[in-house]
Amino acid sequence: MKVEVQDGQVRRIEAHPDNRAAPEGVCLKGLSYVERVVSPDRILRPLRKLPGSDRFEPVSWDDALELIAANLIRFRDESGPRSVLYYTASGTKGLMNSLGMEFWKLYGGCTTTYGDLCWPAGLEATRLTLGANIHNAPWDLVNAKLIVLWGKNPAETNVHQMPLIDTALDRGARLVVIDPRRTQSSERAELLVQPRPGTDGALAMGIANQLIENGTVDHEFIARHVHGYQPFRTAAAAYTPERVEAVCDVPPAYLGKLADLFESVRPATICAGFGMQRYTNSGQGMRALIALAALTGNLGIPGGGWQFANLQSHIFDPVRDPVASFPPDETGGPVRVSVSTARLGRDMAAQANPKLRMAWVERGNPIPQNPETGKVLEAFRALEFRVVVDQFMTDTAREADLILPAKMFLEQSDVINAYWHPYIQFKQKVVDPPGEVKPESEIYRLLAHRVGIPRDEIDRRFPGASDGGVEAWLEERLAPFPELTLDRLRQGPVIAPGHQEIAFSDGVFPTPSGKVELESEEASARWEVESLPGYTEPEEFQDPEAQQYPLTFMTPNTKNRIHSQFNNLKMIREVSPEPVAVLHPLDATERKIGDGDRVRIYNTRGELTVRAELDRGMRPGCVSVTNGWWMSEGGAVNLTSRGRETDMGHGAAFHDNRVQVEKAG
Ligand SMILES: Nc1nc2c(c(=O)[nH]1)N[C@H]1C(S)=C(S)[C@@H](COP(=O)(O)OP(=O)(O)OC[C@H]3O[C@@H](n4cnc5c(=O)[nH]c(N)nc54)[C@H](O)[C@@H]3O)O[C@H]1N2
Ligand SMILES: Nc1nc2c(c(=O)[nH]1)N[C@H]1C(S)=C(S)[C@@H](COP(=O)(O)OP(=O)(O)OC[C@H]3O[C@@H](n4cnc5c(=O)[nH]c(N)nc54)[C@H](O)[C@@H]3O)O[C@H]1N2
Ligand SMILES: [Mo]
Repeated sequence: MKVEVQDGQVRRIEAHPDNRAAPEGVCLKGLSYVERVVSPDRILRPLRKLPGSDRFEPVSWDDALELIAANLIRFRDESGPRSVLYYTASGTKGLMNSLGMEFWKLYGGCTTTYGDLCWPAGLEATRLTLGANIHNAPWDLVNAKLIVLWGKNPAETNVHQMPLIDTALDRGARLVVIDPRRTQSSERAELLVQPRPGTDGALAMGIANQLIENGTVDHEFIARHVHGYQPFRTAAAAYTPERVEAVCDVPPAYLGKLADLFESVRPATICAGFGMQRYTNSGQGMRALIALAALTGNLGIPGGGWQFANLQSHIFDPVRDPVASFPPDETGGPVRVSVSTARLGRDMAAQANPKLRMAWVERGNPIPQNPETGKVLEAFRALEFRVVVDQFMTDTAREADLILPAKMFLEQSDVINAYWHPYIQFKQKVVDPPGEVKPESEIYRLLAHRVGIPRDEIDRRFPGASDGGVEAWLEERLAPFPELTLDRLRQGPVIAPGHQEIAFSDGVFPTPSGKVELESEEASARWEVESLPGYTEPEEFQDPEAQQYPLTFMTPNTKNRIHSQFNNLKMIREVSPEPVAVLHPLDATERKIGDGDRVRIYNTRGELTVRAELDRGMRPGCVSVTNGWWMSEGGAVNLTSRGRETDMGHGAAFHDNRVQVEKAG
């Protein structure tokens, strides 16, 4: 971005011309920082909850840090450091974020979470099949002749991809969208397939079966690069058009069209989204989707490929293994990884030896965003002490005993990477933090010395408080990469060293067999799934008790927010004033619900009441509310979801969620 500052205030935010992935400008959220930084709702001082009340009063930094330190020392003495939970999620990212864990290690350890809310089933499916989570550079998409947006809605979640798709279409490419909802991304599609949610694995196996039966797979690519083709072939044979229709509710004619396109149009790029890998069967399903790219020889070529996550700029990770998750550990080590992010509430409550007594939350809003909000709330309320570091009074901040004001990304320098484009970027500090706001690096420094960490340890690991101190710390992290100096990065984005413009163009697939693994022994050894991809019914859909809840609850993203952020801003509220539930008119009529009526969405876990919006583009049998609304705004969708892991990667199976909808009384 180019950020214009006048009199210490952010005035204008524009695209940086050197970033080839995002040439057309900054999205609404980016632009809204002009307001966000100076929002009157921003928390500018430490706040302490008044005992026995929901109200907060300002406290000085000294008092706040003394109170935290006293609790930290007491819990460590009485119960050991693992009685403290350190929870972070997907707020602002950058190299500086590693400092939090540095602090907790010096404190003596802590308990932390494993798994991730976002993408691990797809990451793991891709790693098992292709060996690495990389894909072609974003701008290569203009070379595709067939683009399949499979469970991805870039018009809202990856707006910078849309101009690339448009260019490809202008040059004659064809577009297919596979999504139970008719999204804005499908406006120029020639085919929209709306499968029953959670059944994509069966659809992909069905397409594979057609290609194999028609003899139109890429035999040469398979012979050179594919492991397990014969057993895969046998497995795919079970996915006849009749079975696909029964499972996915996709008519054989549509299956035929999909197979036809994969056979006749090359190169093809499958752009897969994250939404569809949040079911209990998704890892196995995603493996089936990736198989299509291999069977048709669409890997390692311009315009072709499997696009899920492009981690080519993740060069700083201590381990390049993209599985952002650890198995639960019972052994040594200062950090105990025993709470599943997907089951946050249940696992927090269940932890024993030591029981959790305190939580520190930073860069996340777990109460509305993690599955099973009711359980998460219960677990937080059962603790003795809660610290939340945030910019605003989120649902999670409201539960805190002490809130520390957090910086915004324009207020401290950092180096960042991405998960779609391949750039490393220097995010320069452009304004001072307002009020009494302190960046986390500074909060940890001040706290470290109060919990007895020796001064020289602190100085060795944490940057000094000054901007120069931060830059020197960043330079040290960049030292292994001669092409990445702050001076160079100050001029603009730099492509990550080792970048492959066309992923896998060298024919190297870093799997155990060195080939694309349609059959994966590692998959079954690690995750106790079949070594071949395939379809099983999502857990909740099999559950007899869930049968009284006939609708699948979809909770996608919206272009107006990043998850639970931004909706408190005036400029966002103008376009997005309240949560709405989108229903097909058939489902609405059956329930005597009219457009604009207030409806109750519920199951045994919880409920929310929002306004209905009827839309023929929604698949019947589904209802959708975008995720991210706060409880205090009446739209917290995870009140109804269940804390449950995906079949691989320790992801969160939010979308295995059935509900009923009725007109609110
Ligand atoms: N039902 C359902 N639930 C979902 C999803 C879904 O599709 N359906 N999507 C899931 C996905 S993919 C994700 S990624 C998660 C996102 O959920 P979270 O990871 O919890 O992310 P956000 O909702 O963006 O909240 C981030 C918080 O960090 C704060 N913050 C931002 N920058 C900083 C900083 O520098 N320092 C500190 N201390 N705080 C900061 C923001 O103010 C905000 O309150 O939600 C998940 N939840
Ligand atoms: N504006 C904006 N952009 C964002 C975010 C944001 O909050 N706001 N969040 C960022 C993050 S952290 C993430 S993880 C990504 C997510 O990016 P996406 O994956 O594009 O987002 P989702 O809306 O979760 O899911 C995409 C589509 O999957 C569909 N879907 C759900 N279930 C199924 C299914 O079973 N099968 C099929 N075929 N489709 C299904 C949904 O209807 C939805 O339209 O977006 C990123 N970009
Ligand atoms: Mo995400």
